[in-house]
Amino acid sequence: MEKTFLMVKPDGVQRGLIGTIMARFEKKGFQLIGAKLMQLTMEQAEHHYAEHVSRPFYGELVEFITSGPVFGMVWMGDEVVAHSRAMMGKTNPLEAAPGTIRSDYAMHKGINIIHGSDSPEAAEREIHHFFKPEELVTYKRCLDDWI
Ligand code: RTP
Ligand code: MG
Repeated sequence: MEKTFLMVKPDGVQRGLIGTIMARFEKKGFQLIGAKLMQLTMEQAEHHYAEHVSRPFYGELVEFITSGPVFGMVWMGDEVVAHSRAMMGKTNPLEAAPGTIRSDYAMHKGINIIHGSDSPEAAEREIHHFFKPEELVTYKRCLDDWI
């Protein structure tokens, strides 16, 4: 079963949106298998955003993601990577479709509430980076045959 790593960014945590965001993924039918509040170190942030190191916004990106606690989550379900990217909306909230998380709760490209893995391979990498195997709990839900 596919997994993804989602992270409520510091703006989402400060604005009290953790529960609202988790509820969207729960209601969709995805299964939560791990979650924790974290204060990222500079090393963790640099590792997470390594692909953007040469971009002009990299410094701000790392500064922002370490500016306060983030809430990391691992969700599981059919095509959860693509579904969660669709539910998040485009990077720039102005271009995100109405009803998506970034359209509904964010105004700025660099301060956009949530991170989500962009491929199953990135998800495996990011889950491994942020969670120990024993922090993930897989279990059978009585609803699984209906979803
Ligand atoms: P994310 O990695 O956070 O899920 O977002 P994404 O895939 O939609 O966007 P990505 O291209 O991976 O960019 C990572 C984060 O960098 C910030 N950003 N700022 N100022 C800018 O032009 C700019 N462009 C990107 C955003 O916070 C974006 O989520
Ligand atoms: Mg990305």
